[in-house]
Amino acid sequence: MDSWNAPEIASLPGKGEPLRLFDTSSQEVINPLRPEATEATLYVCGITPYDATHLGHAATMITFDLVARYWRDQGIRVRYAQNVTDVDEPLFERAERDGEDWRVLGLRETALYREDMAALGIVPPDHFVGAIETIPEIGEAVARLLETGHAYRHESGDVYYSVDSEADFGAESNYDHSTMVKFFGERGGDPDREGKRNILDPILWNAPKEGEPQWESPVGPGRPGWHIECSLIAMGYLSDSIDLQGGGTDLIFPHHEMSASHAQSLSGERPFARAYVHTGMIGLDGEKMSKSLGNLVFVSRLRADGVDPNAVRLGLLTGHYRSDRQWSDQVLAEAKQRLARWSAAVRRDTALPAGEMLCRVRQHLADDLDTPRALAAVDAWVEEVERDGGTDPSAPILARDTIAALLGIEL
Ligand code: 5CA
Ligand code: ZN
Repeated sequence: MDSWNAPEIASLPGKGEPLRLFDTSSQEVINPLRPEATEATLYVCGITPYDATHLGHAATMITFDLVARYWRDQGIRVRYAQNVTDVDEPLFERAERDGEDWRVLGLRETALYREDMAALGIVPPDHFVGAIETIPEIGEAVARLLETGHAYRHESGDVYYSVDSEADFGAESNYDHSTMVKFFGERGGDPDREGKRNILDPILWNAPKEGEPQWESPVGPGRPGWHIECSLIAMGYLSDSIDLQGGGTDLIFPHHEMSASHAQSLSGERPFARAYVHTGMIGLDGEKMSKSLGNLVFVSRLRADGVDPNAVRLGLLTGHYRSDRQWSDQVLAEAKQRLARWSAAVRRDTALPAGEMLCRVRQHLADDLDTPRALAAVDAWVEEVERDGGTDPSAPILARDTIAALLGIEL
């Protein structure tokens, strides 16, 4: 499907150290890319479009936008794919509740997401792909998994994946069994269903059900399960084995474990991703921001209220991407103030040299995207300029380009 317009990105002098990120699978900070890599493959788990984009989604997308921007700044060609889970239970339930067609709901919310992403200065993925568009490939893949003994048919007609058939099952998330069972039950799985080989086996293909859409496939009519969509989109548009799979920590298990296992069983390549990178949850009033709790701050609401999307972006960059963090009016107010000071500094005709600031911003981003310290490096330059001015006419431009290209904040 269409994505959105790409922002223009200035090129900066020199380049930083390779980017290192915390990998959930190895529990270490690593460089996901091969030494001397000139290309990177990035897959990020995108929205389920049954409601508008909230600040949690935005924070996750901004995080991987920083990754893509940093790699590009290194001269690396980034191949980026992101999915839209446009056929799944939450869409049917919301559409039913509101008396509308689930497809119309999905299309509308996806359109709003594109607008929000463009407003936030997020570089679009090269491949923005809906699950619906991938159904033929998913059907074929499920047939192959059945043939190779990685899947089986349940008495209901649903096709399940056999987690015991994958040697590396569990290696991505590192959770103990009871934690896996708990998250599986809470996040779309059916641990209590009779007739499964392992209680953790997830659905690959849903047999037709009353009131649900269905498509023809080599394994009979029905619709895809959730995890297989991400395996197939990543493999189809990027590669059998990718550099980075990203998403929020809510996807560590079962989603990323299952999509990695499916991909590994299909291709035989292990691991599916060289790094699994997870963003902390954005909360409001002490709770994780989630559609089911209803404690949401929507990007589109803030935009409609006239809030500068750059301030939203800057507010979300204030904390480290891996920590669970709270959004509040105060976070936004501080971001607005910071933005105003930064803007004033880069709008001067001359300033103190900004080369060292660029170096520091790169250095902190390379260190597992340490945005609090990267922002502090900009603050330090701004404070010196406020105090001492400076006579370098190229400095304000370099500072503005640094902030725009690496942090995605347009001043
Ligand atoms: N469509 C699936 C992924 S395949 C999904 O999880 N959709 S979502 O709409 O629920 O979330 C979209 C992305 O935002 C995912 O990467 C998810 O991990 C992330 N996310 C969801 N809620 C939050 C939150 N409160 N804070 C940070 N990230 C979040
Ligand atoms: Zn996904």
